[in-house]
Amino acid sequence: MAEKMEFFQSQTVQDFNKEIEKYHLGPLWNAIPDLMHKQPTPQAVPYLWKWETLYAKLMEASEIFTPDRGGERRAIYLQNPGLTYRQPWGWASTTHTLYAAVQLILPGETAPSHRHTQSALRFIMRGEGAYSIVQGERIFMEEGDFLTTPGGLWHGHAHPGSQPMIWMDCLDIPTIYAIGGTFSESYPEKIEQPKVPDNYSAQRYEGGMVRPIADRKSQVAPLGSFKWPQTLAALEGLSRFEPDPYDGYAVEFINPSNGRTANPNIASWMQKLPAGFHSKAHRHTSSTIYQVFKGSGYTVINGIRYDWSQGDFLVVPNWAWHEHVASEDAYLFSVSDLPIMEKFDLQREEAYEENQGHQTITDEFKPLQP
Ligand code: 1HN
Repeated sequence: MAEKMEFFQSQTVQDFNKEIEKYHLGPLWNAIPDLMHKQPTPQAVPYLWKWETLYAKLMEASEIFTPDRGGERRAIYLQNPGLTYRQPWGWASTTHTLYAAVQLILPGETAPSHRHTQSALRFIMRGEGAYSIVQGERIFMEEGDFLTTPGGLWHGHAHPGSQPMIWMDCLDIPTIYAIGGTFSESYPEKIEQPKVPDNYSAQRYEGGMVRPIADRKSQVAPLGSFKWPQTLAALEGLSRFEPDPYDGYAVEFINPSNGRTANPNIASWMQKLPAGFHSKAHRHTSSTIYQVFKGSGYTVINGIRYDWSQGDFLVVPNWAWHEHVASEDAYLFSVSDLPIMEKFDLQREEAYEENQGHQTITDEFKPLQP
């Protein structure tokens, strides 16, 4: 070992390493420890954004920025503090694969229609009355609704209602940038006009777990929005039985024409953690962004306690040990890159075996407040 170290540090080797650099060549013998790890070494860090901060900053943004003036969406993204070094594309990165943001639209405002290769989804946190128009379908949004907008679909938003609306956006921006797949274009008009009846896809699926026969042939997004009352009913049915040891009572939004995730690249779940529930700890190769829709509790990530309550966002990076505890009934909406990991056949999971599956808490995260 010592002999090996001595060899790598020898003048001959060091000179050679330096010499080939000018030809844009590199010595693998130097690089390999950084390339090959026994297991993932995430650059993203666990982090928690408080609702109070997000809300205050969206309100400030509404005074200085309007979509009419800037021509864009009033969205503020969650920048993972561990990923800022990856400029330019590392910016707008909440995990290494996903981007999440909060978006505010005020009555009377329009967010112009456009389309891009990145897949998008929305989860409605506050308010009602705005619609997202996706491929000519006006989808009206209410609290707790989940909307999927897979890549390539025209989409814009407008707000004919009377109260401010705030939702969560999530896109696979970092992934699509990394693989060189970014294309986008503006719609020729400011906002697309309706081509089908309002809430068309939700009306076609009013019955829940049955599909119109035309949808036996797989469609990109046969159902554009999933209404909160139906999601809640699903969780209530599920919670008559034993919870999942890691995730409590959790359902996944799916594409009803093919049974796969509603958004092809991003898995979206809604989970209920009943008051007093304490999950076991585990880790997996997929990374997750949680939005606390209702309730409060805490998550222990790699031994650090993150206390959360309604409106907060939490990141659990890939391969990080985590367990959840609910102080009161909690509903967590979450997004993850599980479908991306599955496409590469890299989904792996490991249970935390020590201490009956519970981590020892070594510290508490102190969130930044406005
Ligand atoms: C986008 O299209 C929306 O449609 C929100 O509301 C956030 C971030 C980056 C690129 C496209 C939206 C986005 C986005």
